[in-house]
Amino acid sequence: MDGLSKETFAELLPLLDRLASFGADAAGGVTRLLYTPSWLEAQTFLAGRMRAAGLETRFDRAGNLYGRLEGSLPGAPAVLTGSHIDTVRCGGRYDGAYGIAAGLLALEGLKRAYGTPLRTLEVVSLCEEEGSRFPLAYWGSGNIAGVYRLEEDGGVADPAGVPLAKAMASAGFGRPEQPDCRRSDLGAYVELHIEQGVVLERTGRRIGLVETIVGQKRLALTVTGASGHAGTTPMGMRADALAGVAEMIAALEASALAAGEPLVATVGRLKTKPNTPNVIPGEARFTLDVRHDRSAELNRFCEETLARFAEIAARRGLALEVRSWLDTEPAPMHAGLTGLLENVCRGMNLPTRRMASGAGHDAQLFAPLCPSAMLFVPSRNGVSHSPEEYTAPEHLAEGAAALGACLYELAYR
Ligand code: HGY
Ligand code: MN
Ligand code: MN
Ligand code: MN
Repeated sequence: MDGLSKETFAELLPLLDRLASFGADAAGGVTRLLYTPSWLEAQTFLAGRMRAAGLETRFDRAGNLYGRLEGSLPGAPAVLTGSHIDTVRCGGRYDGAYGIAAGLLALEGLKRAYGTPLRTLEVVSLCEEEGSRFPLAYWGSGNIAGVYRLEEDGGVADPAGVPLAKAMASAGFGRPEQPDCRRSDLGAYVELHIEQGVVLERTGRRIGLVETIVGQKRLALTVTGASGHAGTTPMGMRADALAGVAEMIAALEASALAAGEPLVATVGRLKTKPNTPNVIPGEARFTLDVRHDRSAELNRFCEETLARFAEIAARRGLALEVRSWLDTEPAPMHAGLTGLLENVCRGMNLPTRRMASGAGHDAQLFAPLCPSAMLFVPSRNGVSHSPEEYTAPEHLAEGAAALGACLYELAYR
């Protein structure tokens, strides 16, 4: 392969700009949540752009969007690339969208330069990965991999009380006559993504080759005490839910620091009731996100943390309720496919680094389904899930070219 022409990815930045316009928020970030109007606009725009690239497009029942370049070998397993179109609240413009945009342009460039592939090539815009709107994550890849059953698992509701099934229907999906989500015809999944960390930038490497994606546990916890008058209730007679949660969070941080890397633990969301300055909080709800690249350590840390939280609650006369809403295993990426990526990058004189991913990715849902691999490009200062998320244009173009070269090897050779 003499490489895709430079023009192949000339449209990458404008495409990312256009995608970032769907859900652009007042803080200069992007908020594009599953089944919202901005999500539907983005998917509809991408379907049109995929058709313009000469790809055959289809949505499945969950709203995953595919662009397909049919291969000439009958029945050969398909090669899939892509990422997720949803974002966190007030997120950046590259997380997810970059892998979709680069994959779309790579398929367009490969079709133009080499015509019909031997094996079918597809790019997918996965409907949801972040868990930003509903208390579940990986709704797109999870329905493809069979981790979710669309008809049964749509009962969760967003913070406004809108059930997922209702939001799905109002966006035009979830209908029995639409194509099923499950795929069993995949031969490979390759995801291009920003690193969202500082390793590549600090080590001066251009491409990250992901060896393992960390396992994650995400929990929703409710601590219940007693509301009361802030002025007339003596300190020793309170069941202050927020004070209890504050002690829990301080204990969590201390034990996570003591556990050492790669363990990370985060309380990202906290809501109190009645959330009023002169009332003792009677209820506090918070989320817990814990990650590690080894299951045993992840499980042990979570068990010890919940036991500590229960002890704090009991001592303070508080009730503690725990609900798990995400539990993914650490996922090793496919060694052969990662080796192919490494060779392709070497052939392009792109310095690489093998690494773990502290961020979760759809590739970990595809890993049990078919050989899966990921490549990263650097994130400036490691910032992501923020309007400050940024990757230099030359790094974006290099990652896209490496993806294109890898897809050529997988589908045309
Ligand atoms: O949170 C994550 O790891 C990913 O960005 N969804
Ligand atoms: Mn993300
Ligand atoms: Mn992502
Ligand atoms: Mn991800």
